[in-house]
Amino acid sequence: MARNVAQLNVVQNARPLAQNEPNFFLPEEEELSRRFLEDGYVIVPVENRIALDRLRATVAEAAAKWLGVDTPSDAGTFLDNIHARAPYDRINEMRLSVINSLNTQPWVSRAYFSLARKTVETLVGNELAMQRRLNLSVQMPNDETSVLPVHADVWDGDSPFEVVQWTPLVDCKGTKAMFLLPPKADARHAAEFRRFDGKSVEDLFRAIEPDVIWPEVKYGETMVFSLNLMHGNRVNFEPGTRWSFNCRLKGLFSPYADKRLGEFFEPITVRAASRFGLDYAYLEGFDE
Ligand SMILES: O=C(O)CCC(=O)C(=O)O
Ligand SMILES: [Fe+2]
Repeated sequence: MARNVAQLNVVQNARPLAQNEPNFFLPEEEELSRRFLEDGYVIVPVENRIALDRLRATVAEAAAKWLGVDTPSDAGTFLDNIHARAPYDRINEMRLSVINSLNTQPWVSRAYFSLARKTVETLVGNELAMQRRLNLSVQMPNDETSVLPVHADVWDGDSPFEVVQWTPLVDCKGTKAMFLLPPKADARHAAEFRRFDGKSVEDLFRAIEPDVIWPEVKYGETMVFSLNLMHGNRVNFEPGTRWSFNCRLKGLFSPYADKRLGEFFEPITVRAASRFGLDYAYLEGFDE
């Protein structure tokens, strides 16, 4: 808890957005930042469609292998309709097999970063740490076992300086997507949290439900959102299966919580000046 208070002080002191303070952003950077602060997320077209298509084809291939069927020619349709072939009681096993096979391939993290590099650099910084392993969600229609109830990742070991980059492999809307509580509503509900002592996450969801939004994210787009805000998903009542990646990114030098650099995160864009700085050893006996 002490850690969180210290981090909040850092945030208050460093908050650059008060009026009359200098702002050296380009107009498009300022607009993106404004949207992120106001809505808690931004959705942008991917910057590297070839990388997204390759990621999707690799997922489809791994899923087909697990199912023992031919590699599909249309990866999108195959993934969207996987519930017609995949056993509901083994969906988590399939999901883990697919994501483990992706995470052994060194190109995958680099390809994922290339989907939203400019957006992440604008919102987070250009000297970054990235989650070592991508996560994958698979939510087949009416599957209650894959639901991730309302939470904020900061409640469970993530630093409030992290963002999540969330990228679907199929078009997502309604309950096939995830939900998010925008910043103003999140602050209002968080202030009333005491009322939830001893209540369930379902009670919490019912309380926030009128204020949550379900961002529509199509294949070809990626979403970046703040994991300080309450979010999660519900049973997917849309006809198709949801497939989405999520991956956390943060400023290399911003405060860490339980998810450490070198364990959960790896540095991906250490700048030359920082390398000099990190390597520098002050001369001993030279105090004058
Ligand atoms: O994909 C979802 O529905 C939720 C993802 C999530 O909670 C996260 O990435 O932090
Ligand atoms: Fe989360």
